Amino acid sequence: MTVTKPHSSHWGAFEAVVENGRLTEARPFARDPRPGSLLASMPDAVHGAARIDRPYARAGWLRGERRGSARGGDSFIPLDWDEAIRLVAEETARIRAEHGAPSILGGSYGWSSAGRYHHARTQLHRFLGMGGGFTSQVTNYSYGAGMTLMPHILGTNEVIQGRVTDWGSIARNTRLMLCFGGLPLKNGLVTSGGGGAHEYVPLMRQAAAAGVRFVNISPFRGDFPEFLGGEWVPIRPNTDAAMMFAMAHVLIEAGREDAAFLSRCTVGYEAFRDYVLGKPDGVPKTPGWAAALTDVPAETIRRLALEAAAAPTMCTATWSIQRAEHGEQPWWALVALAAMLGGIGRPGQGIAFGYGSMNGMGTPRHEVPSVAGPAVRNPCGAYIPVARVTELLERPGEILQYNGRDLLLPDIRMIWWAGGNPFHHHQDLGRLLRGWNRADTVVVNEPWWTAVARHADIVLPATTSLERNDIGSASRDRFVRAMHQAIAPVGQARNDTDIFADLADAAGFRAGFTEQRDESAWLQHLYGRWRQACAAQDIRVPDFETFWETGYVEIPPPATDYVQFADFAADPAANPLNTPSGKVEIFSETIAGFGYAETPGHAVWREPTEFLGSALAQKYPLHMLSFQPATRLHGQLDSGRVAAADKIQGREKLRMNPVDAAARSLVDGQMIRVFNDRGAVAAGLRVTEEIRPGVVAMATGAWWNPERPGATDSTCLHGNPNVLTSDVGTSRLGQGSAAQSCLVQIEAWQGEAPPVTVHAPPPCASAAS
Ligand SMILES: Nc1nc2c(c(=O)[nH]1)N[C@H]1C(S)=C(S)[C@@H](COP(=O)(O)OP(=O)(O)OC[C@H]3O[C@@H](n4cnc5c(=O)[nH]c(N)nc54)[C@H](O)[C@@H]3O)O[C@H]1N2
Ligand SMILES: Nc1nc2c(c(=O)[nH]1)N[C@H]1C(S)=C(S)[C@@H](COP(=O)(O)OP(=O)(O)OC[C@H]3O[C@@H](n4cnc5c(=O)[nH]c(N)nc54)[C@H](O)[C@@H]3O)O[C@H]1N2
Ligand SMILES: [Mo]
Repeated sequence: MTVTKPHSSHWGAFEAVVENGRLTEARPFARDPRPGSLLASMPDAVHGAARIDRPYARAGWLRGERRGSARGGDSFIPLDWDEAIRLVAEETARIRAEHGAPSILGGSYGWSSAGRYHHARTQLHRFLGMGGGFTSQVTNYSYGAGMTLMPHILGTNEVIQGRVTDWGSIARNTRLMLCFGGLPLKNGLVTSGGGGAHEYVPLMRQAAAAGVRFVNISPFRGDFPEFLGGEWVPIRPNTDAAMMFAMAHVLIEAGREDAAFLSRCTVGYEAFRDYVLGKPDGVPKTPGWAAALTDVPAETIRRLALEAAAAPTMCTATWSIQRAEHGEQPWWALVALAAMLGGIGRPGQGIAFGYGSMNGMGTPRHEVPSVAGPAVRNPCGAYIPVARVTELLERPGEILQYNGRDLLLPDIRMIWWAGGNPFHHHQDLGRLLRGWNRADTVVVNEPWWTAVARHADIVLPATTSLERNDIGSASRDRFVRAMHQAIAPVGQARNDTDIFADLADAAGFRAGFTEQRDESAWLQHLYGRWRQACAAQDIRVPDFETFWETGYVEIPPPATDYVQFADFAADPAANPLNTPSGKVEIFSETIAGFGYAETPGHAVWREPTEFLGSALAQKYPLHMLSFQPATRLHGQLDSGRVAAADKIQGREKLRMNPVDAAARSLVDGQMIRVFNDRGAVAAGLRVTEEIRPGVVAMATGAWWNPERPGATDSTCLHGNPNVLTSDVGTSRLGQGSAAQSCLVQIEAWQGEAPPVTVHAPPPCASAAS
């Protein structure tokens, strides 16, 4: 028997086609103009061998091993659910009593799944928060440095998260669009919370048809839509700020800054100008100076600066360029450059980050909230900026400087992850595992045997969204989507919220945790709250029953273009920014006051430890970029057919320029070894002119497959780039992930390569059926 149910995912809304209790197809939502390709992997993932069939505990942990045990190589012993709940409840109570709430790391960073009620991370935070608190993680891997910086200088993170100036405004007004990092189409496959419509391709096409000229400033040509035409400026990685300063230099020399905008709407331009001219350090940031760092010809820099001054220009950068050591600087420099051009707040001009970083950026929509999950406040004040997780584990009792604050790092005894995968997302995985092993106990809720589950002491199998009812909703999307349960739980999997409800019961607060609502009552409650929030903005949406029956609600887009900062630019006194001065802070007294040498009061050029201009490039001469995968969402769906079809000999592919391949006698399609002082990974070689010489690129998301499970220095047979990336903060200001500052060397793989085994359960645990 075949049934179809409305559903949604971060990679798009769909109809779940179910035959005899199994998902056979995820059929795109009819209203999606350009559905994503990732839906094809869903049946493979949901029913695949990598599902966790039942709860497990690590054998050594059951024998009493705690702090300092080696994780990842031990066997797993099956448990029944009652036993699993009892063990976790007792251990949580013990650790809380003996070591206090901050000793539980419950930050649990990660994307979980699209439904807002069953969102695993929200549910874990609710459970740990009600139980007394935990150490949390603030900011994100996506734009952690940028989101710490922007409130200081623009007074908002909307310039990263949206709403940003619409594509329609760009089509109608922009003549030149400078795209640092490109406009990766693959990133538009995804919307956090689930997208009903992928409109970015038609919107970009409309801008191209209207005659907007695009410039792709990136080491990689492949992350720029061919249909936009345009110019490719193959810059060296991590040198964008240098190019921006040189463009500023050209504008100053030519007298092309918008002096009226600078004086009316900004503060601190003089200090920035002096720096660009080289007054404080004797180094004028000329196009010639920048050419040596960026490998972009001085003439190109000069021409682009003058073209930008002569035409309505939109400046944009991907989120990726701030995911580098000193990643705050190119973003701040771009704000300064956009301010010099004077277009901030004018239709189709100014600045925004991430037009190519996620679906929905620049898509017209009303400013309504998305349906929110059942969050509670963490009563314990301890937190870290998310990407400092290894430092947290390594340096208990010490201070971490962040954004003007001194954070005391707690002694972490328990690590709990639900809905995220640090062995996907974090840098320098060998070092992470050494820190990880310091914990007494690691609990992981996961549907799949991902690397984080394999490195747990207690594994709690979670349902996927298809096994429960939920509501998909994203702030960047105009559809809210009903997610009907389509199949029964696979194996013994349970919903995260039901797992936590049982744990809350053991701790004596079940009623507080559930508020005595079942799933259906929760969905009606959360929808009802959202409906009220819409009504407060004069937007009428149907009642819950109608919504659930129809499968979706659409909030039609507004008729007029949205132009970010328009009110401010029109009258900065009446509509100040939320900065100390009320204006764009080209110089920030606040940031200067933090006293961090690497981040003075205005944007500066700072060399990353690892880039093509650093001493280490003698030993490791290739800059490795690790960007978002086109064939999956991070590690999610890696076990599906779309990701599998893109691998080379079953390994993640690495792109390399023909010049670099020839220099190493390497050929397309062969297996290679990518290495540096932090480790080595196997990969499949793709030789292509799309990437500039000296730079190689690999997508993230191939599941970590150490050759010797449990070792912290083992080669990854599958091609997880985070074995190689360096784990430093962007700076003390932002403390973001600096994954894009990474040097490597590459050679042919010698001998027979052991197979990738990570999509099957670990040897000692049986597979789900
Ligand atoms: N080198 C390098 N590293 C990077 C990046 C990079 O550019 N380069 N990018 C970074 C960025 S921007 C991000 S956002 C991170 C992403 O990092 P993550 O968000 O941690 O990656 P995901 O693979 O999406 O992890 C989500 C996990 O939740 C699980 N899950 C899904 N649904 C459920 C559920 O209902 N319940 C439970 N309990 N679990 C569920 C999935 O199986 C998956 O393992 O990676 C970062 N890491
Ligand atoms: N299909 C798919 N889409 C996704 C995701 C996914 O996993 N899969 N993840 C989503 C998430 S969580 C996020 S945060 C966004 C991330 O969005 P981004 O961070 O913007 O995307 P990336 O793919 O990491 O990088 C984009 C481009 O930046 C270039 N780049 C890297 N370093 C530099 C540099 O120093 N200078 C310049 N000029 N260019 C550089 C890379 O070559 C790459 O082509 O993507 C989202 N979209
Ligand atoms: Mo992200």
